[in-house]
Amino acid sequence: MLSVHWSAAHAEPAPVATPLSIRFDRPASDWESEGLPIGNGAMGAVIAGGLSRDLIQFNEKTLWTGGPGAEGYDFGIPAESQAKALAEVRAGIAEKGSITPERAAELLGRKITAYGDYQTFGDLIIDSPINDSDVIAYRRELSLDDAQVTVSFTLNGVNYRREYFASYPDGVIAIKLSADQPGSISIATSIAVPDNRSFTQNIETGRLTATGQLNSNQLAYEMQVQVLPQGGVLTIIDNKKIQITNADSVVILLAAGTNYAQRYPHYRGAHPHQKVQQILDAAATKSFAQLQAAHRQDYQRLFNRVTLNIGQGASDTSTPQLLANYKKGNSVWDRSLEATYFQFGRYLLIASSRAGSLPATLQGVWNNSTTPPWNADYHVNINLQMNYWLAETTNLPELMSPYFDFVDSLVEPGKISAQKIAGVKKGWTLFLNTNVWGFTGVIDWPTAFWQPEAAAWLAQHYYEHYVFSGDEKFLRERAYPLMKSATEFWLEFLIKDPRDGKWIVSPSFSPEQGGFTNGAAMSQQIVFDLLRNTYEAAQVVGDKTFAQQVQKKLTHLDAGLRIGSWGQLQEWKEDVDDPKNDHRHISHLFALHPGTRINVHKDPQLLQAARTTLNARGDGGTGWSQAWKVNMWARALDGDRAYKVLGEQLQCSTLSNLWDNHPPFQIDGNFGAVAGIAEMLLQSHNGELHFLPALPSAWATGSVTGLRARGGITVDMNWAKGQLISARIHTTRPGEINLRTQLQAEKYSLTVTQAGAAVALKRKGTNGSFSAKGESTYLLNVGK
Ligand code: FUC
Repeated sequence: MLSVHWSAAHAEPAPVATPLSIRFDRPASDWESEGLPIGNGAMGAVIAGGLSRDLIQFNEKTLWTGGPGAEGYDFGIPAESQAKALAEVRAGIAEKGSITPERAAELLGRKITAYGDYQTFGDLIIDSPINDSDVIAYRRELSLDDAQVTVSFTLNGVNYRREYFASYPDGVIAIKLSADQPGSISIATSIAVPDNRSFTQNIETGRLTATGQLNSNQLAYEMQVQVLPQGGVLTIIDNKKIQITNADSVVILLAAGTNYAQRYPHYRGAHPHQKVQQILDAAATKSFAQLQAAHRQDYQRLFNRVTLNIGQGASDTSTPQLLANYKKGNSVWDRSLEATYFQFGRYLLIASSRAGSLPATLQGVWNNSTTPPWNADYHVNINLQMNYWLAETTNLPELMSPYFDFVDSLVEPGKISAQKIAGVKKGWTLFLNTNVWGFTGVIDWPTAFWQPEAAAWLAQHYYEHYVFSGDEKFLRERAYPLMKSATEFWLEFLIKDPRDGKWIVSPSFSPEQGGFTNGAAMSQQIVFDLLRNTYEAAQVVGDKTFAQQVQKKLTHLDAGLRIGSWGQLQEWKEDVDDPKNDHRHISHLFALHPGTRINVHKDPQLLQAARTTLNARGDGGTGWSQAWKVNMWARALDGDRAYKVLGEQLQCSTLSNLWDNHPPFQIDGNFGAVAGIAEMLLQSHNGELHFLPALPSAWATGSVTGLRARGGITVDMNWAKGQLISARIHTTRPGEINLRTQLQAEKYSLTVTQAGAAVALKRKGTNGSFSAKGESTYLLNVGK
């Protein structure tokens, strides 16, 4: 990748090439911690790089058991209304102040049937007549610049190379085996699938076609593998293996699909045969170089938008070694690991979330099991939301597309859930978790089944997408209808707290601990966020009647912001927080992040209370919890603390291949940490561009390009000695741009120029504002 290093003296960019990669010196011995992931959104594969047996485990996002077609599946929605049970829970809380989660689950929870699991599609196996121990100079590397894994090794004086990538434009996984001496490639290619499905295979003209149905739900699947040798002899063995002997090179292309369709209630479309065939036919007419060039171009268009330079060197140390050094506190390669980790998260989102498929699951697109942890599903009480925090800020907004398609598809079943489970007439919601089959009901796990705020939280991304882009068409056509429906749920579901007359959520459950009470902080903060966003959106789209209705509710809504006896931001409406509680969930700080209700410049007491809570909770936790704390400390403007938590996430919750480790592998922590780094460098949620709001002292000198801010703005910055030197502000729309720096007012001057000419800047201490004309670039310079 070409990253820009701006020297402190001249504040001018001087490009330096710093290749970014994750590298191993041996094949993976463990899928989870050593596999190297590739993906094109719909498909993913994990490259282990084995020698005599190269086993390429792969996925296609729609292969799920359960759902319609599986015995007993009901979307989690009860046939009868649960209004009575809900009333009983509410009465219990009103009487005693709280009820136990176990009791609440007895009344409101439901045993789930045929929920399903995300499935491994199968293994593409490449066998070679290699004696592993004869191999030298082995290297297995995922290049983040090219989105390709390359394995290279030497055997008997021949240098071998294997390249693997997943192409979005061509819809295939492409592999090339080559060597520097002709006739050196001899392989046998086959596939293997788990036994929870029917399976027939057939081979014709170098193409292996395998098809069948999942036993669970009769979902039809198909995969096709095309083997294209250059030279050599092709033999078909038992209609199961394609053997190639003494070829100069071999290209292998893989496409796969199912008859899943993202449509409630049947979720079935056409048999995948025709589509898979067409995709592979088209790809097979192209050369590997052509496929590779198209892939690279597509990927780099997204990836190269953001560069980060925090002083990393070009290291040739393997990633596990870098990580081991990092764990020992060896600072030599720290920056290199941190910069790689940042860009790896962006890579993972590009590889697991592309238009036309499903959003990134708990494991992105990668799963090697038929019974993965948490079904490798979509948890919506933090995890799915966290997966997408980085999309807007790190300049990948189009990767939101699968998220929007998916969440849109939950509205219809979510309306029925809202009626049956919550007893409302209008609006939609869902609870803790969902699958690809429109599951919007509840489960029966007492400490995690009740999260009716899920839809409100999911809706936040819709509004943010508008705020970042200014795309009114999106707001009008997609965001607003979904937000309005989510809001309608709350207008009806909220009850008046007899204690103070405020609108509250009942029952309310702070994840995933404590009792069922009324008006826990996170419930109130999330509902506040939705109602405020919907109110603003209603004004933009001109829905005056609804805006008034929402405003009325908002005026008396409990915003969930209470400072308790030990200075903490209360988790519950009652002041009962235990200062020794170190639970990983910190949703009662939603208003700090990802919410925006706590403005650290205007609400110093709330900020202090949030800090007190964060300190009490501690910096530990599972991967995603640490990642969230990075974001929170960044919002609290404490760069060194955010950096400390980030470092600990790398040390304690990161696998050798840099996947986040809950444990087990869970991808939200990767995505959340990247979002946190972006928050450390630039914030824009308070109606101003805040440059380097939480820069850690470890990154005293550096530069970044392409970070996105609300208002259709992108920002490049460079800094030295911990202070901003200059910034480029690329605007797309006319409007007032408010600037905030961390500089000491008396020592510095700020100037803004556009095409070399000074722009009128209204100074307010270290801050300022100017009027942007529209599509333009402004240069902010800091002088002494
Ligand atoms: C939430 C979290 C767990 C885990 C699961 C997938 O329930 O509380 O830690 O991340 O989702």
